[in-house]
Amino acid sequence: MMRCEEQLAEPELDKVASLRSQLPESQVLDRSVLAARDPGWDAGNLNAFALVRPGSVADVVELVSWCRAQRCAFVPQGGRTGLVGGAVTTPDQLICDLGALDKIEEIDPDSGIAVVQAGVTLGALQEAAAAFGLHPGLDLAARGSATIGGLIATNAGGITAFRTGVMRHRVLGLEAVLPDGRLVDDMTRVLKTSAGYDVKQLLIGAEGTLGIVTRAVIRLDPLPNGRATALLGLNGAAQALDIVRHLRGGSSPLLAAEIMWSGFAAVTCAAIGLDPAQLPLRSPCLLLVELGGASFEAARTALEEALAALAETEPDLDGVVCTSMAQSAQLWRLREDTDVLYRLHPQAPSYDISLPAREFDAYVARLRPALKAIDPAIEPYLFGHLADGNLHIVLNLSGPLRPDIRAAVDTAIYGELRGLGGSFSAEHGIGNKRIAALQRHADPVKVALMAQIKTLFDPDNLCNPGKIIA
Ligand code: FAD
Ligand code: S2G
Ligand code: ZN
Repeated sequence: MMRCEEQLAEPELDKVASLRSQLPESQVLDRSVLAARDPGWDAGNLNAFALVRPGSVADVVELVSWCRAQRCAFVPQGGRTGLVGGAVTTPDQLICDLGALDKIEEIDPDSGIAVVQAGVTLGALQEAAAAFGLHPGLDLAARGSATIGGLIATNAGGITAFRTGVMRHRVLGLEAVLPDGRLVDDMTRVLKTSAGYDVKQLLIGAEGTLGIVTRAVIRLDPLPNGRATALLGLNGAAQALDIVRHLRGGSSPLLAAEIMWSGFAAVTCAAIGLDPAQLPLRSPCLLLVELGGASFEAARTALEEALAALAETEPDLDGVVCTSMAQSAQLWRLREDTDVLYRLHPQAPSYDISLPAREFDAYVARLRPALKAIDPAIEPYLFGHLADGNLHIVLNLSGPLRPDIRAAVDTAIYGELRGLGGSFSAEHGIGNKRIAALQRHADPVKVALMAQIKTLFDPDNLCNPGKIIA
């Protein structure tokens, strides 16, 4: 078995030596170390010739300058939970891992803001903010690993977006190292600033192709003291929307409204060992809802009262209201343990679309036969964030698909979205997996402008090349 260094081309070996001459040994990991590391969600994340973990913003500036001098492409990485290949690397590239920039510099409860470094995980920020009775207005299943820098880069959405917006609505200030090595400091801590072009909004959702996010000011909202969860069995998304509308009209804040079709729930239920007899799996759809309140008991009472009122108009309403936070956590696993799909179907083709939620039933009713016409074996797993119209589709096939099959599936899934006012990419981004979809389904003038912006920011195309823009 050849040692990893021997697999490195001469120039890459020289680059590792050069990095090691300038940086502390502990900050530079070469391929022999990377090969033994968990690459995260995408197996291709750690294919680079080396990974550098800068210990400060100044180190990031210095590293980008080094990359420019060496004409070495670099890829920023945070938690490596990205789902569209935005962080994947090739052997000629360097990883800039922001994980060591993990300080929550300040939480100011009066202003309702947190000043954080890019490598802080969402879970760490949620925990620190909760100590002040606050939350960052973002939540998603990868909270334990996804970092603030990555969440900003992908303009992440998640569970609470219908109420608190997506990442671009949560960022009040931003600091980043541009591909030319300049540091842009736009770390405003206020809601209102209308001071020319909003450069930070270009960096949000740029997936590391326009610069490396190093710090941010994140807006915080009050956190309800208690929350109560229920899982309801329904006949479809329209009925689920009726329930969401009813709950949103109540006095307690609706915190979550996650939909799952029964095919998805049956698989995750089996994987986590829940008793299917305890769940409304006979229904075509399941809706996981969560209400906030002054305490768990208050939230649970409000939820039970709201559902009792609903039962008058929805007599066939079937479901369970959690009697403990432990039971709630189990139901959340039913929705969040999506990795079981990829264990069953390695590299399963997955889609992340958005459309008006009232269109879900009709869209799914057309989608199922359209997919079966391509391959009778296709039974899509369907789940998502109902209240903001974000539908996740994972095929029960192991990928990658044959190109002709892939094209037919893309057409079946994406074809009508623009006409419905939806999006072919709702919250995960483009990465290197959705470039063809961007070119086919986005406005051509918009795509041309993106390429011009990329050239303006990164004329040498060293900053995460090959992502978003081919
Ligand atoms: P990485 O995977 O490390 O990188 C992702 C992209 O951001 C890459 O293009 C990378 O180059 C870039 N990047 C990373 N750090 C920086 C930085 N500091 N500066 C510039 N660019 C940077 N996403 C949602 O939106 N909603 C969900 O509900 C959701 N659920 C998920 C559930 C699971 C189980 C998993 C595994 C993922 C889920 N995701 C979801 C996707 C993922 O968590 C998000 O895309 C997240 O934003 C990625 O953050 P990260 O730190 O892991 O970034
Ligand atoms: C979710 C991530 C899982 C997936 O669960 O909300 O954003 O595979 C998704 O799409
Ligand atoms: Zn999601």
